[in-house]
Amino acid sequence: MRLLFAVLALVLICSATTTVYFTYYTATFYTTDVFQLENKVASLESEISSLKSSTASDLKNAYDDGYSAGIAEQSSSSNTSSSKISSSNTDAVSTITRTIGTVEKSGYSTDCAVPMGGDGCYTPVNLSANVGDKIIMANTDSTGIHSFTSGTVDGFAPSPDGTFDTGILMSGDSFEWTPTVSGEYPYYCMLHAWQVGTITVN
Ligand SMILES: [Cu+2]
Repeated sequence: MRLLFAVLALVLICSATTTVYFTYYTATFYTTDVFQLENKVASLESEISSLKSSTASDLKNAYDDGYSAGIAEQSSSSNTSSSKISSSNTDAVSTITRTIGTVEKSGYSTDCAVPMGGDGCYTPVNLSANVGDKIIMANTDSTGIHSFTSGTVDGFAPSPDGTFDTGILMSGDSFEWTPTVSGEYPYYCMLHAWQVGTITVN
């Protein structure tokens, strides 16, 4: 009876030990396996992300290269055409800036008018220019407002021709006009009938 009990106890102990061992072993093995799988997944994920970013970077480089190539092609073709334009411009066009002013107090008195013995109410009253010149029409009269309006005035009947018109220039204001066709351009002030001038474009 005592022996039987001892054998039973031994069997129980062995079985318990074995169970504990197998549980431990399985747990360890399983845990290790999971860790390994998790590591594998992490490494694959990192590989995927690195592939993604390298693909993105390749795409970006390819796009940049294509873009640069396109720009280079565009600018080389536009350089060619713009150098053609600028060389012909250089031949045909000067870029001199010429300024016409208004005479001080020319709005109050006809004394500046050439028929009245003056030097003209614009200064210079007759301007010579070339096609392409930059002509600045400036109201330099500190006492009044004036215009530079292309056309003629007969007495008080103005005939604007539409070539240029500064509109009313306040004192200190200016307007820019570049003639593209040679010819004689009379102009007047729409406020003061005695104020006339001429631009001759060669
Ligand atoms: Cu005027």
